[in-house]
Amino acid sequence: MDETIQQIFDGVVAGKRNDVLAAIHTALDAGVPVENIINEGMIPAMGEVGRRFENGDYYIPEMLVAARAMQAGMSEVKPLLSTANIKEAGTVVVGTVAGDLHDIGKNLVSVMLEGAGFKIIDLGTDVPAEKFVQAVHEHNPDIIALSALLTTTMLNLGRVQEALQAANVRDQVKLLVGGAPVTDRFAKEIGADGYAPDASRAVAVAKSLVS
Ligand code: B12
Repeated sequence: MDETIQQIFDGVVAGKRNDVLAAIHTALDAGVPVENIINEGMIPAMGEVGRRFENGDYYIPEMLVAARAMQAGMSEVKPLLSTANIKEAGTVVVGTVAGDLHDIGKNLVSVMLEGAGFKIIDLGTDVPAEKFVQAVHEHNPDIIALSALLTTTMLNLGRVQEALQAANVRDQVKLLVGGAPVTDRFAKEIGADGYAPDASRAVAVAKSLVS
């Protein structure tokens, strides 16, 4: 692994926000592509944090500081991913489902979609199904993109689909789902239109949904 990428990885795992920012600048100055910084440094670091949590080496506070360091890093690279002059590809309402506070994956997907020309309306985390229905009335989006990180909350992906159906707006919008426990098979079972395992593939799927 590139030395600066290793420093970014280590900084996120240790939750050292300033180290992460410094290493990102060093990497960018050295010409390391921003995609490598995210895909080889930052995302694997959160995986390592998850492993440490599972092993009992990390507790919630360590996960939280790591998440903050990750978010700080993401804010730093975000402007580099957004391409300003791109033709608008469509509108996407994004949110993490009810009961779930994880937002790093959702934010990453949002940044990548924004970079690909989609207009993003972010409803945040712990979003009840009715709010997504409301957002369809309000914003008339092309896609609703839902994130769930817990095996318990992934069931709420299906509840959003049911709420859209009950409100007679299901056929007005495409439903894209994702998050660590979600699979293609599960997405099909709950009647979603699309699934992607990561942010870059989310862009490809979103584009195919609106084409
Ligand atoms: C950081 C973290 C936290 C932070 C979240 C901070 C934040 N602002 O998000 C905090 C400390 C708050 C937290 C809390 C909890 N967490 Co937590 N957390 C994590 C951790 C370490 C990393 C998640 C992450 O950010 N990954 C990095 C991002 C980039 O990856 P991602 O989210 O998977 O997203 C990618 C893809 O999934 C996909 N994607 C994501 N969303 C979407 C949406 C669409 C539309 C598409 C197409 C794709 C897509 O693209 C993304 C980019 O590539 C994971 C471990 C892990 N390995 O996932 C545990 C983990 C998810 N947490 C877990 C648990 C148990 C909890 C708690 C219940 C702990 C507790 N006892 O309180 C609470 C629940 C709080 C709640 N109600 O939500 C478990 C879940 C177990 C399970 N199977 O349900 C995990 C797996 C840890 C573990 N191994 O046990 N957590």
